[in-house]
Amino acid sequence: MRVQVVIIGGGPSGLLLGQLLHNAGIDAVVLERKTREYVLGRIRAGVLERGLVKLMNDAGVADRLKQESLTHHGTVITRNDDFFDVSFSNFVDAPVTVYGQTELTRDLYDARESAGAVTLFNVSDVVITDLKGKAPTVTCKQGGEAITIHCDYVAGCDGFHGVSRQHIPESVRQEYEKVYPFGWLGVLSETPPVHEELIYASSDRGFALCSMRNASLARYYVQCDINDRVDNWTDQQFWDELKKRIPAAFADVLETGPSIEKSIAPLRSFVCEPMQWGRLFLCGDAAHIVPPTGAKGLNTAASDVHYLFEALKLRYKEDDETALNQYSAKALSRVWKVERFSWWMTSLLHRFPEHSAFDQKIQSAEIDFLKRSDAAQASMAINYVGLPY
Ligand code: RFL
Ligand code: PHB
Repeated sequence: MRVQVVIIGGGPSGLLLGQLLHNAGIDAVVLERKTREYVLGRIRAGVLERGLVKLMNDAGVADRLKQESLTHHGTVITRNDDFFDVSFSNFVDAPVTVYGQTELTRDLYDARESAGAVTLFNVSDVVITDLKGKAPTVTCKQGGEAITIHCDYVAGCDGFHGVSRQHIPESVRQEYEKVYPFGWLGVLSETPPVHEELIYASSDRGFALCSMRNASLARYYVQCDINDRVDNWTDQQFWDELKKRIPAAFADVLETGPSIEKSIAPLRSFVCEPMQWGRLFLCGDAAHIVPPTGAKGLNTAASDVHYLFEALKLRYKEDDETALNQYSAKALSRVWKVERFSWWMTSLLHRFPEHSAFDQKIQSAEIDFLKRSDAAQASMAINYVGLPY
């Protein structure tokens, strides 16, 4: 098989890149290790920046997103029983969009199928060769059959545990990592969200988040121990803990119900530099991870896709490789700002086991400063709705 671009990974970044390339007449194949059902079973992001919404529009896959998403103009921050609103519209001319990553991924798979674009599922043993030459080769296996694909470029969109990043030689690759000493226990329930906006809650018992997917589907998280397990939490224990971490004004009206999904995610900050090696370009979680507190993972995958798509377009339409050669520097410049913001929101709102009484006082003071300072709220709003591309 020969294509212009091989995309490794059929998660949101690989699929979005694939759709944009397809529409631009650039031929690409997507290789996915799992099945479509498996990918769609993962409950992940819920908040989209305007940049990602625009990309979905540009890709011609935003019909359902436009109909079913919610628009949020602010968010609630709480500290024990105290709470306040950070209104984005006071500071930036943009809201955020609430629409599940699962739905966005489904829309992209549906569009890919209708367009007749090729996705190979259940592939294993992906190996890339000749990345420094003009014609890389990707080999893999599917159902015992060996497949060889010749291409011009490879997009590594295979997430944090993928194989693409390992193809950048260790002597070149620099990895920066911070692992947090806690995780998030998440529950999805078919109940109305407790509030019309998201609630980011800091409490003496730890962080909690009240989010949603739509008017009858709520998504909640509580900070848990890094070694905790889902079986340690009955639904009742989860609801009891959540209610203790949010102000009584919200806890009193929280509607609970059976969980339809429950999982624990570890929290990590990670960046790989560079994001390009020869003809390999990393996108999304394959190159960087943020803790979910700023709602930035999927959105930063989308900004990478934007830079890479524009660069590939320039290469194929004008035979100009300048933007491809600048891809890593351009993407990383935005990535590090997002890393900073996600680290800041995580540090602001979580309970850290190693924190002294002094550290906790400083944290409370910072939340109080955010409550009272327009400058601090402006900084949060600008970052939360998304830095420009
Ligand atoms: P993905 O989604 O991990 O997809 C990678 C795909 O590659 C496949 N793969 C391979 N395929 C072929 N060969 C191999 N060797 C392969 N190895 C792996 C995998 O099966 C998979 O299908 O990466 P991508 O596309 O870069 O997308 C990144 C986002 O999924 C991620 O950043 C977000 O989910 C992060 N995130 C959030 N991001 C936001 O922007 N807003 C949010 O509100 C938000 N909330 C969250 C989140 C992540 C969370 N968890 C579970 C970590 C909330 C949570 C709890
Ligand atoms: C979610 O709805 O899953 C969600 C929302 C905001 C975040 C993280 C996750 O910061």
